[in-house]
Amino acid sequence: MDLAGVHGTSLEPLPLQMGDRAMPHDPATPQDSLAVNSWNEWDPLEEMIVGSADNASFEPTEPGSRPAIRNRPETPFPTGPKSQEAVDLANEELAGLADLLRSQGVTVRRPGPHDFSAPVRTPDFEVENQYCAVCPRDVMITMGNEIIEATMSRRARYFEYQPYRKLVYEYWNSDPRVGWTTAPKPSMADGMYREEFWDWPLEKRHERMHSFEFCVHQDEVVFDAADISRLGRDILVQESMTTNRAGVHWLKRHLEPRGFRVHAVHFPLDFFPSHIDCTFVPVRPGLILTNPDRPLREGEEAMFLRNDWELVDVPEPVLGNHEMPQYCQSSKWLSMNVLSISPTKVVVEEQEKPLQDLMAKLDFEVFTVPFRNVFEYGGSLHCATWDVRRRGTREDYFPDLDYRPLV
Ligand code: ABU
Repeated sequence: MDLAGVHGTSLEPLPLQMGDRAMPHDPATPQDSLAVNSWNEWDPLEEMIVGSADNASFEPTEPGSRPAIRNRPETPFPTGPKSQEAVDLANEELAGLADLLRSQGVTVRRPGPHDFSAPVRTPDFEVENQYCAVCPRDVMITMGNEIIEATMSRRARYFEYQPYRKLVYEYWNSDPRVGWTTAPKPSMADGMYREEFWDWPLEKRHERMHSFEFCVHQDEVVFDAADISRLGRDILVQESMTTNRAGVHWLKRHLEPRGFRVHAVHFPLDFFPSHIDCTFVPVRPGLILTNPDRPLREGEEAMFLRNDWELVDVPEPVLGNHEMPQYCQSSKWLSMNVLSISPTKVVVEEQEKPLQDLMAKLDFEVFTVPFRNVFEYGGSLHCATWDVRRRGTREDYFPDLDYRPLV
């Protein structure tokens, strides 16, 4: 990874002296000039990273992932680099999203180059190639004035933070109030995974749906950033195939001393959960879009209802699961992977007319862009972005809460 040219890497004196540990900025004081500042999913957007399909490869088969061609599970999944045509089509749509955001006054940044066709070998595992930088949301999260790099859960994504490092250094060097934490890297050794998970019959998944045990065991800290949703002081973390209980605990121990409350959430009817942003999508204070196929575990809705939040089911997606692009490993619910530009402006995929109508009825100004060619890279509009700066501070949207901190 080439970090040459990153401002401040040449041991220039920093504008301010800080202690060893960058403490989060006090959210009660003005934050206009902070380089990194984002406390929720909806405040007015100022700076955004939009992913890139450059040099993308097919996700390899590994203990944490069994990719399959849609409707042709018996045909071997391709390996190695994606075709230039597939890369160009996705890049065109990503560029369209970037243009739309710029037209709304948002500064757009892009990931740096990375060779995803390169294999990865560590003392614990080997994998034949990496994946892509289309979905920064899976890897990177802004928690107020701190950037956190997730542990990740799959071998092919072990080094996926690298395309963002140059940007992180820029933010970190430009403002001493910016915190930066890389979560502990799990071994991703064979023993970290429950490989038989992939072969469980449907009845067994039904029987076990309240155990929340998926393809990753509980011994090591594991989380993808896209299992996290930010609502000011309150942070939701979905237990899933990509985030385990140790991951939730690590987030609690890291975030609670910084004034956050971290809530594990569960969706028992989602038998292959990965990433909360196609299931439970906050779009403004008091409003969450919900997935009618994936209700919240009984009892977990209480914190929302007690605090007058509305949970609104989204309409059926335009494409059924069988009609999704053949190499796409995500569900039809990419339809609800919307992106908030502000509490009144939302971006919805161009063909998702029923959802666009719902959002308009809920008083949003709705922007649309085509994004279907991005789907095979595992995400839609929210997944393909990482918000670094939104105008706003940390607020408490849940004044009536029964919260028990870990310590
Ligand atoms: N990366 C989001 C995928 C979620 C889903 O398939 O529903």
